[in-house]
Amino acid sequence: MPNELNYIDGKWTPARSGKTFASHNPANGDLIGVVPLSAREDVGDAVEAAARAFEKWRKYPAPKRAEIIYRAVEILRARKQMLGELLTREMGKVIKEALGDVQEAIDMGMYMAGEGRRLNGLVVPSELPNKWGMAVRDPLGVVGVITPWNFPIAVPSWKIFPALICGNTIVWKPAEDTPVLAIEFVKILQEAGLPPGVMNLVCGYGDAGEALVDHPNVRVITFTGSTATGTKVATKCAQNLKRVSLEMGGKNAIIVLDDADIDLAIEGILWSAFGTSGQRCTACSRVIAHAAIKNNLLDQLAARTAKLKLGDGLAPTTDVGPVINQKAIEKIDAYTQVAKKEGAAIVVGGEPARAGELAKGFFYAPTIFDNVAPTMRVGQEEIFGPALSVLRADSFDHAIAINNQTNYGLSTSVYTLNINRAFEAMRDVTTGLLYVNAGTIGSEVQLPFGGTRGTGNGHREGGGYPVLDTFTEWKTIYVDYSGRLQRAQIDTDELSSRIVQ
Ligand code: UN1
Repeated sequence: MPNELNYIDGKWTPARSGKTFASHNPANGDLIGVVPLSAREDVGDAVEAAARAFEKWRKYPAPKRAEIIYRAVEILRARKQMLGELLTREMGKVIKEALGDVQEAIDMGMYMAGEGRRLNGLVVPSELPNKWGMAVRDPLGVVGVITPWNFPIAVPSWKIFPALICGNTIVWKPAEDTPVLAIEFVKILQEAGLPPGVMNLVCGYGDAGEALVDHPNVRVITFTGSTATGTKVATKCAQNLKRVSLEMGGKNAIIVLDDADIDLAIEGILWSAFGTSGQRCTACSRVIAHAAIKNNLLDQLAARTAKLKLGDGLAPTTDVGPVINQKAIEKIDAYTQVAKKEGAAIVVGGEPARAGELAKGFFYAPTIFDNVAPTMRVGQEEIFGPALSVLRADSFDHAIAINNQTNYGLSTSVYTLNINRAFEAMRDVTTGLLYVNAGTIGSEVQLPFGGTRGTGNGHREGGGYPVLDTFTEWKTIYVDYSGRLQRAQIDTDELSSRIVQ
């Protein structure tokens, strides 16, 4: 039986209690690994190690930190196939997407290692002569990283690489559904040469995450997960004035206007709604179709959806893999019942899929709900599975209004061939990501990722230099080399009158 460990202070260690839990393949129940069931005391050990390591790591030059990240990227590249296959086995997404998950971490590592020779600050003129003014980025200390199972390599890389390049040390609590992948990721960072204590890993459930959030020596929490848990995390962090960056739910829409390329829109909808079995925070879970094309769109979409092949993500013929666990099946099915009760029509799917081999895993038939009104629960709430609601809009303005009318604000797509409409959408859509003539998924690491309203709290991650703001504190520095007392805001008047004369 594979037996894996926590990583604390540069050593692989069991939980102090000796307790463990198991990770299984959602497609067939196979055992993937047995990992430590960590408690508050283990988290405490990890935070102490990270706090000790910080004093050295923050002084290690950023370009040298970058060299370690570049080495990690090379190992990720060499192990891409192995990690991709493990990823499919531990969380279910089809192999092509699993390889994409690993590739996103490679991209992020390359991008953030480049920051090792930038980490730009500000240098600006002073209002007084012989005085220098600048602002530099200081690391904060120990960063607590809490990550989900749906992007078990990519999302952690969005947090770990930037936190490291900025000079912070880390304690990572990965999702309980994908601990073995987390262990593989940390092995790579260890092999790349991170000094002991800089990166620590504690496997466990929500109580281990809570201990990390509570710990007074953790200065930042970066969390991706549900809005309900994220809100609890933020409340606790507020009590300790701890910085917190949140990436949470979505109710993302694809708007299809009457002048759209319908074939292109259908490809985008199928990919965004049913890719990763709908388990992306960016997944399309609403189509807002203009009345003039809605029936045509829905007919074609339903026919294509019915043909999607469910199965083990390692099989080359599989279009849609399993969902993560039995609880997910129950949640998705509960929404199907809600949809029926609310008066929506089930056009395709609407039940767990149990035929043949599928009975061994957690499969739900790709589902479309029609006649969904914007205020219905299936028009408002995140389902996080292969379930898509179709809504009707009477005009462009109506479509935008429906799109903006949810408690989430992550990703929106607009399909139109009218350039003016595209620009109006760019102005009026209130989500953090907007795609024109492409689906709601597929962010790239060199641009910020994040959402408005219930999706986040204003931080951005996933790339782009704005992520550095989460992991650094601005330090403003003035150097006066005039050799006399110079008073800002006071001596400046006298000075300018002298110069003018
Ligand atoms: C997520 O679902 O948490 O844009 C992240 C995308 C991916 C990242 C998704 N690059 O869908």
